[in-house]
Amino acid sequence: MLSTTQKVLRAANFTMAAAEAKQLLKDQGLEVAFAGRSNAGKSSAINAITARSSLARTSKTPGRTQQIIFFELDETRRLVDLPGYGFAKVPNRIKKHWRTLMSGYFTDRSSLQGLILLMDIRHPLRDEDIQMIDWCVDTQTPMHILLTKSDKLSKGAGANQLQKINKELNTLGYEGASMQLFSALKKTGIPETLDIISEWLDISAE
Ligand SMILES: Nc1nc2c(ncn2[C@@H]2O[C@H](COP(=O)(O)OP(=O)(O)O)[C@@H](O)[C@H]2O)c(=O)[nH]1
Ligand SMILES: [Mg+2]
Repeated sequence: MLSTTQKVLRAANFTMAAAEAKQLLKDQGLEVAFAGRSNAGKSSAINAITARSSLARTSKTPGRTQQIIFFELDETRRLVDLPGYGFAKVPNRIKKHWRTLMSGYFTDRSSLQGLILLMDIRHPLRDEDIQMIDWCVDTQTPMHILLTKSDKLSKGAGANQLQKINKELNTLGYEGASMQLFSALKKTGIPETLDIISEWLDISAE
């Protein structure tokens, strides 16, 4: 049996891609955004969460498209796939474009209910991840962290890493961040993520 949230998410449909802040979809209704370094497993996670195998393109070679992608769920709800960051050799103008696009998105986006920040459990809290967290703190946007590819670590090592990252976040001044282990490969952590999204998008259980 599919839950109401699963049904809503399964209906996700590509709506549009914005390369500039002025092209963003109208700021109305409710949306949840996904952000992460390139290769963190964002596309795989979006596919796993929506139970749609190829909604967000997954690839082994990191793409360089700097676009904000909107997936409509229904008339009032959306998922937003923010451009990946952290490429090793990206020209400065592309980095600048990313920063402008992202800060344009975060500024006055009242439909944004929360950000899901994805970080490879083995490589968390890089510079741009912290920048994302800062934007959330500045704009008072709720944030939930998925530590992805948790299948790469043993259960014990995964739990240790979760605790360590939590401590680091507290040291950095981001207390009470919600966080979980996630694996698109093993399909673990999906119900917990669905609960958060369901709350943010105000999807009530039937
Ligand atoms: N082991 C493992 N690999 C994963 C997982 N999720 C994604 N990957 C792999 O990591 C690479 C990048 O994934 P992708 O979803 O395209 O990342 P994106 O660049 O953040 O969208 C691909 O080779 C995926 O197969 C996971 O949960 N476990
Ligand atoms: Mg991707």
